[in-house]
Amino acid sequence: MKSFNCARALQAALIGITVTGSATFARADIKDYEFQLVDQAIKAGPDKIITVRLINKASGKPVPDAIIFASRLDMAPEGMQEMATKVAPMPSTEPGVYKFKATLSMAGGWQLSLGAKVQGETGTVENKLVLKATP
Ligand SMILES: [Cu+2]
Repeated sequence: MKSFNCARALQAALIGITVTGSATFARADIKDYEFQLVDQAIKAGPDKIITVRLINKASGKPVPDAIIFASRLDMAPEGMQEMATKVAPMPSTEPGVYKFKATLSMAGGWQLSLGAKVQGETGTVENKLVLKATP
């Protein structure tokens, strides 16, 4: 009987650890995730590749398999928000890195707006990144 109680106590302790573990995981906030430009400046022209990285700021780790559901690239930084260009997602070459193809028809500041879902997290990552198209 004594050993049975002992086993129960151990089981309870293990459950306790599991609950604590998942509570820590749930604490990872969608605000901890951030897109960052890999290249701040890209030469203006057709079919340019824009590379961004999605990281978890809390852990510093790259975040693979995010679902990017919205993207827009326009010249809002130059007061030309109506000057938008098509953004095409491209295959990724490394985990946590996302690539897009776009035509940067004019030199100056371009704003890339991204909306994404991260696996296992509620809410959405929404970032606006400003890159410079050089002449
Ligand atoms: Cu423009």
